[in-house]
Amino acid sequence: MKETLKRTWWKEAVVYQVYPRSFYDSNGDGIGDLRGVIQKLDYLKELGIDVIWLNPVYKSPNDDNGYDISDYYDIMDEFGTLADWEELLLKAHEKGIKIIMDLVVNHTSDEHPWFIESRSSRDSAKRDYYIWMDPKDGKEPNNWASFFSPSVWEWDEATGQYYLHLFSKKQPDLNWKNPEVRREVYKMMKWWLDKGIDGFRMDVINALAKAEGFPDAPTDGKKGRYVFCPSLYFNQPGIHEYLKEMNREVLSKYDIMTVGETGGVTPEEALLYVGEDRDELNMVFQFEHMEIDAGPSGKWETVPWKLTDFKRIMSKWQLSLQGKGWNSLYLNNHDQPRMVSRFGNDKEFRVESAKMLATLLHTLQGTPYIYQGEEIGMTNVRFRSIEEYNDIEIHNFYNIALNELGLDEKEVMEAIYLKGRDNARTPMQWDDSPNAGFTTGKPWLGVNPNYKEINVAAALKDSNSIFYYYKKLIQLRKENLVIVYGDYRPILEEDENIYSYIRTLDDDRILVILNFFDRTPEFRLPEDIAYDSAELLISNYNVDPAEDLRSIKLRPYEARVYRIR
Ligand code: ISL
Ligand code: CA
Repeated sequence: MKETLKRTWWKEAVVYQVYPRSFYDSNGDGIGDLRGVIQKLDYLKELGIDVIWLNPVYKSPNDDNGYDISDYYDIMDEFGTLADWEELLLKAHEKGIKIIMDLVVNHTSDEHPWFIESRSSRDSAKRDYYIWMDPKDGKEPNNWASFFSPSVWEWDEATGQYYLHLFSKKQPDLNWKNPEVRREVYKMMKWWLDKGIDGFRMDVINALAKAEGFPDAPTDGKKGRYVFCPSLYFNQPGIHEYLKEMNREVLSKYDIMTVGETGGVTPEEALLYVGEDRDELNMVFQFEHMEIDAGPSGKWETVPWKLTDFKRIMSKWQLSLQGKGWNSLYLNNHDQPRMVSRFGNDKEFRVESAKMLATLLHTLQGTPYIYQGEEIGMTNVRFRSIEEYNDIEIHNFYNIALNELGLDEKEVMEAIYLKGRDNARTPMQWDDSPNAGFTTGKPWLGVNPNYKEINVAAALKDSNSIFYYYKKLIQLRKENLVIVYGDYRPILEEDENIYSYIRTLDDDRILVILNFFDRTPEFRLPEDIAYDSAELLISNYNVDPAEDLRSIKLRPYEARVYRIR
């Protein structure tokens, strides 16, 4: 194997993301909880995953479902107790499953004692824990738009200043320039690591440093008073000093994995976070492929995407990081629509297309992240009215779109059906009993009505299910180092229907063929790729073993992986 590629457990692992609120409710209050996760560990073991990423479980008033933390050292009431959490970690470890926690340190809740003290007066000892500014010309210090409200600035009447919040006004941003803040964060991280956790997923970690001087964002003729400008929020000078310090003080002392959520990074910027010689993070979640269907006005405007563009983005990331850093591989999470609805076909080819996309995720170079329910092909949801939605981002968009951007109700709801975060947050569909077996009570968010057909119990009974296909893919990665570490080389790059590539490790070679649509294109293996024999490793259709690889008529969403010699 190439010397540049150090073998590590987290490169060979498959991660499964649990959004605890929607995973399994053990006590009938309608909210998923930690005991619910404990009860489903055997299910995850059966699937074969190695690591669970737990979305935030800390104490929180739940303005943003746990991403607004009021106590980093305790568990949210709805999810259980610290003792439940300890039991979850112990039982998971007994089964050989690691757990990584969400680290949310760009902001806290406004109900965190630090913020309560910070806002109590201008000379509070903790005033500088957060970002406070005087008004400019009687208004906000600048025109930055927040993710979840019009402005990033919230006026505090009592002390006569604004505080900054990139997300909701109940999520004030911490001031990372303050060394005391950093020390507190590192102390907290060590506290969890010393309990034995296996790493962190780091929320909006590239936003810790903000643009110096908080300059106005360019308006570029955009509508609305405030401008959303990721290039001023993310990847700003100072960020790498913080992460290097965090690595030195905390991360380097443990055998753990880290994955930073980094919106708006290019591969070149990503390498500054994950380069193997950088001593910062192991992986980042990049968003370029998630933005492929975003229109000029942002994610809520969905435009058609082309496979050639998708391939170009994926290949760029594969080739740029190869031998230098490590990719994370995902097509959905708790903030994104369901992958089968977005990139596949959630109607007549739901099963085939879910398997095809899974094949992509598990055969690229990088660590795959499965989002709960993906392994049974769960789909987007369409609730009839805005009241049925819970997500703060959806409600904020709804209000701005109707009141400021002048969209009509129907247009707004269609945008929410395509991109709303609640698509991914409907309860896990365990069986065909009421509420999909998620809860005996009333679920906090409606269950997708398709649960009678799409559920875990049905998947486990069907040897041809998406679930068993995932299980096999995970197994294949474990048995074939070439799938984990092999070099990536795209072929047929200009093909509008087929995504195909070759992975090579020493003299081992894997050929991946993916038909991305319901059309039936012909796959032609380029002449310069010589081979004597081909062994089919996995496919989502029955395949004639004698079929000639030089020319294959592909069926809708067909996926095949061959070892060629
Ligand atoms: O860039 C995005 C979509 O294309 C955003 O979803 C971006 O990833 C995001 O808003 C940051 O998300 C994270 O931090 C938020 C929280 O609401 C999300 O759930 C979390 O994943 C604030 O903590
Ligand atoms: Ca519960």
